[in-house]
Amino acid sequence: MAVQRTLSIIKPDAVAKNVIGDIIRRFEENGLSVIATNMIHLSAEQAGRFYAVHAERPFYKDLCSFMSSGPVLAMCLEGKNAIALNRQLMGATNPKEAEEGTIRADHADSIDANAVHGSDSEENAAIEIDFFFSNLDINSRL
Ligand code: IDP
Ligand code: MG
Repeated sequence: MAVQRTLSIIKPDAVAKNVIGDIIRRFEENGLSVIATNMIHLSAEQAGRFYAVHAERPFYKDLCSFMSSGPVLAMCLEGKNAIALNRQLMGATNPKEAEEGTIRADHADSIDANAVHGSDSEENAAIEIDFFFSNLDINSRL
């Protein structure tokens, strides 16, 4: 399986719950390496640009306001099959539907405040990593 990079974001709710360490532990125990980090408090405008693909969705405004409600931890993760593996560790978007033992089952309170973001394709991973990081910030661990 190919080595990939993906963007993970620990969202404001999980940062506020002080579970950054627990979430990163799950990534590391499953073979993913953190190769860049950026803790940032996004403006609503920046959150809007990041989630531009959802601009037409009814929840877009709430999503941008939630994502700019406090600091987030953006990370670039690297490892075999990183994109799908991260999505698997995250669990379903709606924590009520998230499999037991996933990050969202354990830490998310609702579909809005659902603890983590993860890129959903190679194309989006490249765009999303580029949103938060310059090449100089990324330290491959291969
Ligand atoms: P994902 O984060 O699992 O990839 P997406 O469908 O890409 O899910 O949606 C992006 C984010 O928008 C979700 O993580 C969630 O916070 C929010 N969201 C998605 N669907 C809904 C909804 O039906 N109501 C409220 N918020 C939603
Ligand atoms: Mg998504």
